[in-house]
Amino acid sequence: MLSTHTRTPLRNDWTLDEVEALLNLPFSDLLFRAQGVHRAHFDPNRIQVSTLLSIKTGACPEDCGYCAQSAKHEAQLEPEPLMPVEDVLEIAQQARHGGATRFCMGAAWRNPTDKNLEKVVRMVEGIHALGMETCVTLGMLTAAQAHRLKDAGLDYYNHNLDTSPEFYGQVITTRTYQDRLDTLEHVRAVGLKTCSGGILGMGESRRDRASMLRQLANLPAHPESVPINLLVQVEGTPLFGREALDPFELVRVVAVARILMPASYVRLSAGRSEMSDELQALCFLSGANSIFYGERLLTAPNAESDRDRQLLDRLGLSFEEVEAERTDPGACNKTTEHRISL
Ligand code: SAM
Ligand code: DTB
Ligand code: SF4
Repeated sequence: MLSTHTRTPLRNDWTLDEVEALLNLPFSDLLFRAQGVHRAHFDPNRIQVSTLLSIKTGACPEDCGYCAQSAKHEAQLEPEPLMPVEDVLEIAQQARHGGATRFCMGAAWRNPTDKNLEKVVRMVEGIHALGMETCVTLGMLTAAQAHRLKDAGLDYYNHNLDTSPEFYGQVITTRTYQDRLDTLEHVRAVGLKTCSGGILGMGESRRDRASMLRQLANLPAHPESVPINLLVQVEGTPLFGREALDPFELVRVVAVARILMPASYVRLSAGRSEMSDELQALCFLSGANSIFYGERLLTAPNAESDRDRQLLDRLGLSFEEVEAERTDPGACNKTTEHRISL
């Protein structure tokens, strides 16, 4: 049952100063506000859970400064070609037996070729047939490729803005911010649900963080899922050795994402294995309501599953199945979620 907290219409006309002012609020005031929004739209004691698999690893032509999978960096990573469809389906089936409800597949591509896309289509169809939701992150997509994935039954496409337009050039030079916005538009236009967020702790300023959040919130429709990644520092990548982010800054960003995109799932994504239980609890308190569950992200370790189960148990958070369809008056998006017990 949703609480007595009032829902306000979703907005996509935020100014940068407004978003920065939210980030600058006294910590208690910010969390209080985020919690009110969270409770108006979600059961605050439930967490959506996704499982990740890297279906094609490393040897990527892009130069994203944070990424272990770029061929342009010196990270120690064994590249692996696109996995056979049958192997992926077997892993998805195991995840299904373990209780996972959404299976996300990532590929280290600048963009998929049409030939590779057909293999991914077969994976999506097979996983869909297992009764799981599907999400893929394959790089840039054309409008036609987005259509193909939608027709195959794909639920979500993940494509992150990563950072602010102003800071972007210091992180990636091989594709533009506009390329990313174009892919998100192709995804939205065919009716796929969008998963888009960014990375913190890359050396960006608070204003950059505000600017990234504003970009996400001002998209024509809020992404249904907003991953907030904390940089996983990988030796051999240009961003290795960046000064660690103040953990309270992560909590602030989660809270502002919750306020700006009230009906979206805010996912506490990469970097949880380095976070204390207390920091994760603060993120859940400030509106995070989704995680990646499982021992591995794409190439980096994730928080251990036992530890996650214990933490959620200690906090009284559950992964139970819920089907909730939310529409707001004046809303710019609509979300349907399925979750079951793990
Ligand atoms: N190659 C595709 C692309 O970049 O669009 C899809 C896979 S890519 C690995 C997916 C996302 O993972 C990136 O956009 C980035 O936000 C996140 N990511 C990659 N490496 C990371 C790291 N070291 N720390 C935090 N997030 C990371
Ligand atoms: C997202 O925003 N975070 C996930 C998922 N989308 C694909 C990926 C995190 C990758 C972390 C580094 C690694 O595992 O290589
Ligand atoms: Fe390639 Fe994606 Fe890594 Fe960028 S983030 S280097 S596109 S795998």
